[in-house]
Amino acid sequence: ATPAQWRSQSIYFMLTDRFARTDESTTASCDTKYGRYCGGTWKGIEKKLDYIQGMGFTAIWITPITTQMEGTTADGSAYHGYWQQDIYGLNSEYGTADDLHSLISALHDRDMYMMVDVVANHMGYDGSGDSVDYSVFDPFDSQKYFHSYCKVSDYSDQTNVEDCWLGDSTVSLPDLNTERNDVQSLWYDWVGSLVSNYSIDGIRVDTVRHVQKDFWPGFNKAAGVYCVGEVFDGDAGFTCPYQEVMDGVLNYPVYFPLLRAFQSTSGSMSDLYNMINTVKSTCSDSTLLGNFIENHDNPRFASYTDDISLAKNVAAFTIMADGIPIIYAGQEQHYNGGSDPYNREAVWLSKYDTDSPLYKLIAKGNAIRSRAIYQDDGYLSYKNYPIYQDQTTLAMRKGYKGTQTITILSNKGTDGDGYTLNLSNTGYEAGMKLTEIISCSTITVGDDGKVPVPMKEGLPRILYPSSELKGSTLCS
Ligand code: ABC
Ligand code: CA
Repeated sequence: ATPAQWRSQSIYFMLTDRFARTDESTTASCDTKYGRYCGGTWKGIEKKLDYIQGMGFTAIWITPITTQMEGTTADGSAYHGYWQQDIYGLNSEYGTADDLHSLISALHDRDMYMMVDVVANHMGYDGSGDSVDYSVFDPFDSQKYFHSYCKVSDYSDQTNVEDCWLGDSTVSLPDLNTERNDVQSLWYDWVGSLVSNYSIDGIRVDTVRHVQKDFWPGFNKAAGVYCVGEVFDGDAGFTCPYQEVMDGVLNYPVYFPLLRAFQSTSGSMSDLYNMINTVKSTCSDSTLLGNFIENHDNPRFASYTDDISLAKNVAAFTIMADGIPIIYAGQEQHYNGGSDPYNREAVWLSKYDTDSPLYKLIAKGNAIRSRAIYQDDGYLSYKNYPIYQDQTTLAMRKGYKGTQTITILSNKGTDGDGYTLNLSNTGYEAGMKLTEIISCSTITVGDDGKVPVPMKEGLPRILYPSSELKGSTLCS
């Protein structure tokens, strides 16, 4: 699928090993601290598509599918999929090629998309960087395909970041010499075949900042579908330029100030306010970025605060801001694991509770977003901008006049008081009837054009013209 087709999607991201098992067990143990396989499979995912679709997601992103380094090391095993050795084979722990085809057909039958994570920067080796037996790799079975060994040690030195190796001395990540023409053609052919063999709709690209920029346009073109790259850096001035070589990037620049604003009831709104504008003006297209507040590389949001209202606010932001929303499996269950590997809890242990507060909040968020898209497809490319901030509040607008959503976020937390926020600059006309989607209450825009927004318990608010909801089941 094209970037334009991806703009309207909403993505549920999971580690295949940790989402669902073929036997549909909800009790199989999974102790994150060991970093071992826990038994999640592609069949398991297929059986749980109702759970995913029930939250309004239209796409899933799964971790890499290629054949991995075997065995268990002091760093654990390759359960996450980022330690590949044979790029043409599949990880048999997750199932067979038929299982993968079957999952993708099941998604397509539901008009959902499949995004697969791919790694072109490195392979994975059980041993230190100076002890690698290159013959174990397929196809890169010789030292000549790799950069000579050195450790990534200085993120301010781009040559070091691109040419040196990630990993550690237990599991090294042999760094491919992506400047070589043969390495480039092998990757380009590989990604093209992967996409066509499995009918993959989109690609999440790992470690983009660790490969020289001029590698990526050819890779993205060969994939022929929307590619979103991981550039793990909070500086928009560093990260946005990667959107010149790839369709989109994960929105790390917004991730950091979003976390800071909501991880406590005293976070600053102004950094987030400013970063929304910075990304909008620095990235070539903010509507093609991947938005998130959680992933498998960072501590869960709830590891910073157990306040459910704060968690609702960050989820609402993720869905209502520019770009493609990405929710990390387990976020809807308010999982609270800390750094890797603790942030990779098995979702089955939640028993896939569809009554959890965040499951319901996310479902609502995805529903109002798709309603706004349905009413005006220009909604997606309209660039969201902040219209108001104070110490505890941020409000933002997305969408053309008459079909815009206004999202109001608060970091007052569950103990927050009840009050009315008189909001200007919404673009709504005096006298207009609005529906507040989270509480399903009705609001009338004042004669002065101000919107009296009922705030309470630190909950987020999403406004939409009531007339645009006719025929929808939202708040009816
Ligand atoms: C893990 C642990 C190790 C442990 C090992 C056993 O297991 O991290 O400590 O020893 C995979 C696995 C991981 C595994 C690694 C290494 O492989 O999932 O469990 O490590 O074996 C991607 C994937 C990630 C994956 C890999 C490798 C890459 O999402 O899941 O990891 O294929 C860097 C990379 C980034 C990578 C990330 C984990 O590490 O660039 O691609 N993610 C700075 C740097 C970033 C760097 C980050 C973390 O630190 O700039 O480039 O990411 O090391 C902000 C700044 C940022 C800064 C942050 C910390 O602060 O703006 O720039 O990020 O303010
Ligand atoms: Ca590299």
